[in-house]
Amino acid sequence: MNQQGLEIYQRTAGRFGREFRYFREVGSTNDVAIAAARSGAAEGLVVVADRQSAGRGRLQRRWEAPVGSSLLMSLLFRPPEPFVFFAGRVTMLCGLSLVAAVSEVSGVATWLKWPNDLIYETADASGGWLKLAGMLSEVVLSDAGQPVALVVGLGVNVNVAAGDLPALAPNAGSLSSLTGTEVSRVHLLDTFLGEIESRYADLLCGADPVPAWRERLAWLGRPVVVQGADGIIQGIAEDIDVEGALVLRLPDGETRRFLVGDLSLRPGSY
Ligand code: BT5
Repeated sequence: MNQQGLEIYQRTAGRFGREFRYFREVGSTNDVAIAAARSGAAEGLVVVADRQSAGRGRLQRRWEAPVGSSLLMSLLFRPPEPFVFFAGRVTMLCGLSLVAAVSEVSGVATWLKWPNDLIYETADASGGWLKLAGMLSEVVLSDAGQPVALVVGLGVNVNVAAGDLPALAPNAGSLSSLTGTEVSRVHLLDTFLGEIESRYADLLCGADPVPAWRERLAWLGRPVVVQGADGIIQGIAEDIDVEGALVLRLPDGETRRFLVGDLSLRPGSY
């Protein structure tokens, strides 16, 4: 592993990152990986960019990152059948791999916020949470409408100066602002891919990432607010189920499960 720029990163063993495409600038690394998947690229392709002109989150939201500050990457998976089952678990293990890699490289303890954020708790008295990274999983369909691949995109705020964070999002945080030092994106990438490598192999051998994912989820057992398709719903974040859906205990004692939505601690806040 080298400690220089991402452009000359190379991984010589394993499934992930041996096929590596670096872009100084691109629209979205997810789009590159999706196009590659459609053209037959093998599982393990990693696409990385120093700048995205059309980086995106879920629901047409934007993902912003100052040039060269972040890890903007997409991984191509070709999960076995049943596809939906494995796709959900791949997204979970990407989150767990990021938690592990961030901890190893910077010593920072992070948590996963259902369904797709990496967050940390601020040390000040405000008790706030900041978003360090976001994940976007997209299924690639064949012309016949069959799922043929899964692309998982991750945007990690690595060396974003504290003063630049508010322009990204009100709740954005970065590794460098938290640790007070620059963090090597190459080291983080390499550590992350090592984690993916072993966790994905375990998954294919029958290991279930759900218990570890549940352990690392923020806010379970706490009063929360879920913004779903039909409005804002308050309750207690009771659990996640085997499909990764959030189980909310409503004030009337009933439960409701959400497969998608935005979770926060208070209405109108992060
Ligand atoms: C996400 O969506 O958090 C998924 C983000 C995935 C980005 C990666 S970058 C590499 C790959 N290529 C892509 O085009 N995308 C992936 P969501 O949960 O919808 O959150 C989006 C919201 O996060 C935005 O509406 C902003 O409020 C906020 N946001 C944007 N940029 C941010 C940043 N750098 N840090 C923290 N929050 C940000």
